[in-house]
Amino acid sequence: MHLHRLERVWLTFGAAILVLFLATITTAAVVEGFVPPSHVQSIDPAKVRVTPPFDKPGLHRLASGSYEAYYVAAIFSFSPHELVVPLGSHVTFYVTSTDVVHGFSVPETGINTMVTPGWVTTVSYTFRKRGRFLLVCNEYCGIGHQTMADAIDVR
Ligand SMILES: [Cu+2]
Repeated sequence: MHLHRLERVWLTFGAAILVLFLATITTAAVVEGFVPPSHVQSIDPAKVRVTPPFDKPGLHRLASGSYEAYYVAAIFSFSPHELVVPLGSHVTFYVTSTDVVHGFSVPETGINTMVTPGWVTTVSYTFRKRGRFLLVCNEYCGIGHQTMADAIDVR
């Protein structure tokens, strides 16, 4: 089979990029110990509602301007339904699911992560803009997926 010189160059470039990406991912996982944000802390999905702190989902104050927010995702809503966050706060979200894979996305902020049953997903954000932010599930989770939306109110 004859390949044009430019095709060969292009294929070599594509293969080199692929090898570079795989080497980067492998190095990050094996040498640096990087894991997906959801695979750090495990939790029994059947006992989420009775496992502290997920038995009392909501905003928990750590210090001035620093909060933790515990969320439970279940078909087809988040708990809490609405979170009120003081303006300027740094919030670390801990999210888990009781049933299937969900998404946890606040489009205006860049918060966008997957929520896997059995694991606690962690993501942080500093709310520097006042307003009502839409929180949506962006992983198809069943027939009511399109209704899985709540709000984060930054005041
Ligand atoms: Cu969904």
